Amino acid sequence: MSNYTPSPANKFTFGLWTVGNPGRDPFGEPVRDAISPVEIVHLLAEVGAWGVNFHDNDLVPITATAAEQDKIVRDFKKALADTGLVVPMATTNLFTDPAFRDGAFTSNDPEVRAYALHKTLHAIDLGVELGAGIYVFWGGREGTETDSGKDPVEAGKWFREAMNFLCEYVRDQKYDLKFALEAKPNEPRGDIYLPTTGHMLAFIETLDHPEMVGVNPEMAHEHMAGLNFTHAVAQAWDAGKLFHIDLNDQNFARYDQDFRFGSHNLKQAFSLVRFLEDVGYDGPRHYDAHAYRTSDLEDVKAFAAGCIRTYLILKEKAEQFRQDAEIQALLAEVKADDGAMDHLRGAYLPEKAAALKGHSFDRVALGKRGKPYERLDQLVVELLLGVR
Ligand code: GCO
Ligand code: MN
Ligand code: MN
Repeated sequence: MSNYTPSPANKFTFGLWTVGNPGRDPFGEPVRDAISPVEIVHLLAEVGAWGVNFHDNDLVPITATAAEQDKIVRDFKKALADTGLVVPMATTNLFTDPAFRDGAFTSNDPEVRAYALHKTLHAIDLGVELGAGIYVFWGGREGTETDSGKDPVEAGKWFREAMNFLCEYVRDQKYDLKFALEAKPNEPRGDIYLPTTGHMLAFIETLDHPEMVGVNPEMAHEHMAGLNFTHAVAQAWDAGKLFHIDLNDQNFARYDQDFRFGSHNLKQAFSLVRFLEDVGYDGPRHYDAHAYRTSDLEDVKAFAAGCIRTYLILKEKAEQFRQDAEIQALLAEVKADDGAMDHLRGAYLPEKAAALKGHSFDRVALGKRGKPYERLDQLVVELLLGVR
């Protein structure tokens, strides 16, 4: 049995904005003091994280001079060297500044769209300088409250044009960098374009360099859309597009909650961890969550440690699932295959179509075959509750 100590191989990461979240919400002021990027790096090292990610302005304030930026980056690099933390992912803040009130790459204002590109080009340089191999695009403001003012097809073309431009920039600079698009259905816009991971996967295929672009599915975002996160992740994985993942938690019917991983939907968290471990996902396991507004700094550390610990406990549970003879016997039963249908499946052949059309099926008998999913699910519940 493990003692749930994280190792670099687990690739647990946090954004500067996650443990650094001061607890501001639409109804209230910050409740915690700001902590500097250097302090955050040390805090993350203390809880056992492997890496730290950032938006350009989490690290370098938007108002910083070039000299201020140099000092900030120098201090940050020293903190990374002192702790051994790495920066696997970086991203652009294209949502906080009032300039982006109508979107960034999809703003109706061509000057805002150009500014969004300008800001992202600089932010890509900064991310690459600090070692990032993945660059995330989350278009928080890319959307509408009213569809009377913006053409969604045109907005999609602008977004595509921006992605194509940025891919060419990365190629031109010979950066070893991949893009990961992160979908969210709403918040802060009333509706955000490309609202789910599935939409993103379809959009990627319309780009000039789809091979450079994957997805960054977020558990809370798919839950906000009422969807099954494991299914979204599985589709991304199957498409070879699971470049990154944002782990957190969320009540299906609520606002954007960003809860500690595993704090709300334990079974979904389990099925996700089992999936990631079974397929051998080896990208970062990034926590995009923040502590309750009621937390003080000690509790923020407990939040971060909890995200990691729950993942590792669920990883152990996934192993237990694999080893559990009763569970495996039920799985073997539900997936039983005597090979009788082998000649009728697989790639198309005209003879196969003819054989299928000619085959006589006992439809009524098929309808009488049950599956013991109740028994299986109860075993999983008991496994998760720790009584197996
Ligand atoms: C959110 C998003 C962001 C993004 C981040 C990185 O709901 O606010 O999840 O936290 O993940 O901007 O791109
Ligand atoms: Mn989010
Ligand atoms: Mn996110």
